[in-house]
Amino acid sequence: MALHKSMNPVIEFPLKSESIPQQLDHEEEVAEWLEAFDQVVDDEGPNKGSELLNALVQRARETGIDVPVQLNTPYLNTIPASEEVPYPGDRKLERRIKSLIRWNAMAMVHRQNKKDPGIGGHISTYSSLATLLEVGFNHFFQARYGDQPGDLIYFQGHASPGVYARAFLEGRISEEQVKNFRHELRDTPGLSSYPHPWLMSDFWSFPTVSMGIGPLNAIYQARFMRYLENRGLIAKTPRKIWAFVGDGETDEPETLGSLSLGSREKLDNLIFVVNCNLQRLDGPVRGNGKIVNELEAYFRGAGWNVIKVMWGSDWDPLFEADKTGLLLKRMEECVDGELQSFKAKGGAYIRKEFFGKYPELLKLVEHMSDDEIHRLTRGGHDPQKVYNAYLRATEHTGSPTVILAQTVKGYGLGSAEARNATHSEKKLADQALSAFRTRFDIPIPESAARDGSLYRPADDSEELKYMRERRGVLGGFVPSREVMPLHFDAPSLEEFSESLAGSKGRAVSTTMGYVSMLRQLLKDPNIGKAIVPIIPDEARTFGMESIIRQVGIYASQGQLYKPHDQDMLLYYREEKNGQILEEGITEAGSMASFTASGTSYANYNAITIPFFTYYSMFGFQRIADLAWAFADARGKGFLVGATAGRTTLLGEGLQHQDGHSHVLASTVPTCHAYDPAYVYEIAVIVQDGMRRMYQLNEDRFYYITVYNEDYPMPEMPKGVEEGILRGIYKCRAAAEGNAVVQLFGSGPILNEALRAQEILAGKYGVSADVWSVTSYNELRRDALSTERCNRLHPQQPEKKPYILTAIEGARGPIIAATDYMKVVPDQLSPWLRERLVALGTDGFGRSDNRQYLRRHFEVNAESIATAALSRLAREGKFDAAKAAKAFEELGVATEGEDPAKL
Ligand SMILES: Cc1ncc(C[n+]2csc(CCOP(=O)(O)OP(=O)(O)O)c2C)c(N)n1
Ligand SMILES: [Mg+2]
Repeated sequence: MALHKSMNPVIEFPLKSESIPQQLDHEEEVAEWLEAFDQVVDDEGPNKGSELLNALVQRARETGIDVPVQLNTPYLNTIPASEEVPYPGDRKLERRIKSLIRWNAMAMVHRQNKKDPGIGGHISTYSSLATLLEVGFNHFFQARYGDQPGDLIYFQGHASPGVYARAFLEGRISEEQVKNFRHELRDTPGLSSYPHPWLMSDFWSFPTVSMGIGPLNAIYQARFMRYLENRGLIAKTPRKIWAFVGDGETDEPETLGSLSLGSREKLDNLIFVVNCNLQRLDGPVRGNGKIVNELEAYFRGAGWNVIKVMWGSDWDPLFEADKTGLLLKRMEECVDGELQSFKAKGGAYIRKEFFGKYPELLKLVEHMSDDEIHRLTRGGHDPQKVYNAYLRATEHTGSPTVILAQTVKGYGLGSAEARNATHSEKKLADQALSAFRTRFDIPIPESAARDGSLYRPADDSEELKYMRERRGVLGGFVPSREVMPLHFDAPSLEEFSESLAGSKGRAVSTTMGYVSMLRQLLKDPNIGKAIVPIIPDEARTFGMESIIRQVGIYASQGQLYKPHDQDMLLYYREEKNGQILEEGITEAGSMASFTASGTSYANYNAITIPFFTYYSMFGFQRIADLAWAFADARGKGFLVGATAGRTTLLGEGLQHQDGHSHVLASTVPTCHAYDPAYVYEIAVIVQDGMRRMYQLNEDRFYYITVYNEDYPMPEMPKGVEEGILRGIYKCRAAAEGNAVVQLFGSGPILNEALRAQEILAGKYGVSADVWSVTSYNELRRDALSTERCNRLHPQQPEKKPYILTAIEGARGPIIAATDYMKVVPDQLSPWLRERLVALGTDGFGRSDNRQYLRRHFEVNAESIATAALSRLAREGKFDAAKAAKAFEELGVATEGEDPAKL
């Protein structure tokens, strides 16, 4: 039988019944079935038809018949013209407004590149997105719901000129700012290239331009909104999350990797709009296939509601007139590369190559001019179609919706339309500027058009009045980031007394100490509810079962089963208002939750304090770009890298042992990274972090490494708080005083330094002080900024960086040992110079126990002690022969390969 095959092999469906070819084996039977089916649909409607089909498929499956799974629908609009509601806005006026925005967006980029060649910017992304955004701005994007914040909108990053151009017309962005697009460092600060809350903190909320991060964050944002609602932390509103996504952007695993969370959690507060302009930067997204079909199957398979907006209203009469189904067949036959060519090459080409394939189709358009054929619109450029899709999406319940909107890249840019190179187009030729002006009726003189002048009509013009009125109805302007003053009293340090008291000789790990601290915080009557523990399936590894029992895991449907361990104290407790976000094995997803929680103070007027605890090796090196976006978004919270340290995490080997996350953490400007050795140090850092982030409203976040090595935790000595926070304090002075060498240790390696102190004193008569270095990163940042200040003010008295003040009077070489790479202590070498000897864990990890690992990486007490003696010998302060012998005595190999290379 000759059923029509579309481009996608999983799709098979017949044309309209009249067009079924006549060579079917059971043609009469098929015709009868189809006729009966058509009859039911005609008499009882499409729902009945769907019910019948489902019943048939069900029956076939029950009897073991292999019914193909069909995830694609015909290459048509999901909403038939007959079901559309009329457009509620003033189409003419909205078109004029949109044209002005198009013009200014283009002019902004064009002018700047003329003035400052190479400054960059994009004009073709917005040109394809304009209608999709404008219908939203005029009719859907809600700025607030009463006293509650409104919709959260993730804009396609490269379309930012269009968003600025609208704000310019709205009077929210001055002409001066527009003229300084991508000139952020001028006297009048300009506009940032892309959506960056860090740079435009009262405008943008969501950094989206690193592709894939926006859609991923949007999904978890929608879930987090439900979490806040179900926990009673925010009021329920019809608030939506809109994510505008490029079709090329869907290549990113982050974009599509978490779709199932959306359907599992029934996130009908989430709407994706994929701008299917069929192109990315270099060329077509799926030149040899159909991106819309691929995405439809993907989203539908993941349980999303899919609405395709393929063709504009001007196609409706053609479909109506086509009695054969050939028009659809022709559309199905074309791969995206052809669809792109049609737009690039114009009406005559389309007539010949598209319609010309079948005489019936040629006849269909014989009354149309080439120009009319060329202008036949793609769905995403037709406000009527887009409005209906948005309306359906906002009314849909039970799952998220994706709108797949077909558009043209570079729409309206004349010769740049639908060309492979259009993404990189930054300037238009004089002639193209004039053509643009004419096509979109921009009321400026020809000469101004050729200059790419901006144009803003008078404040009381019809256009601006309409824009303001529409935004008024929808609660105000968007995008707009507004942070309300929120009152927060951080717990005092006394409230951490349990963590400060030490473990009374009991051997515990810093992880265990951190978990008890978290348990205490969760009980706190003032802030307990605000804490959001986030875990990617490692709670048991970190000993967090008790927290599961204490506050439960968030499960939007509650617990639908009796857990098998229900009788046990620490059973697996899931609840509708559970507090823990147990994300499963997704560090990226967890980071997206961390982002939603860490920015809730801005997006929901609600402070939540995320503690994202993960396997440190699978942290920064896996989600570094998301962490960067988190910082850009002014996120706050605590990242806790557990099972830290290349030699402290025993047994697991090369792909588990983290010796570099502190290097990566140091690259994020607002990330404050600490590597504490003792539980009281963690308490001081967490207490101060809460105070600074939520009470003093500083835009910063923390990275703290915690380890699984058990040892006794001392009580906090007096007066060390400042040192802990700034990065260093003296932990144990030489018993005999007069130290001639200084030992720096961090995390559990501090114990090795302490043991080295004993070896040096006991065996070699060398006295050493031991320091706990909680943060090389903080010490370096302080030293750099002090040095900058000294450099810029040569006449003023020289200031000392904290590191030099802290170790003032301490003599001799400094042996700094860490469970991280040597470059971590080396950060201080500009100030400690040749005094500094760094011992660290450069190289690949191994599976073995701590004793062997530390010996291998040369960070054990013996290596620290010998390093001290060796350095003293070089300085002529210790006998070189004795130093050489010490290596042998202490079992430190001298002739093996460098572990950094092994
Ligand atoms: C992670 C990442 N990789 C690469 C880029 C560079 N880049 C910017 S736009 C673009 C193409 C975008 O294509 P698409 O998503 O289809 O958006 P369109 O402009 O076509 O709407 C690329 C590769 C980026 N911004 N982020
Ligand atoms: Mg694209």
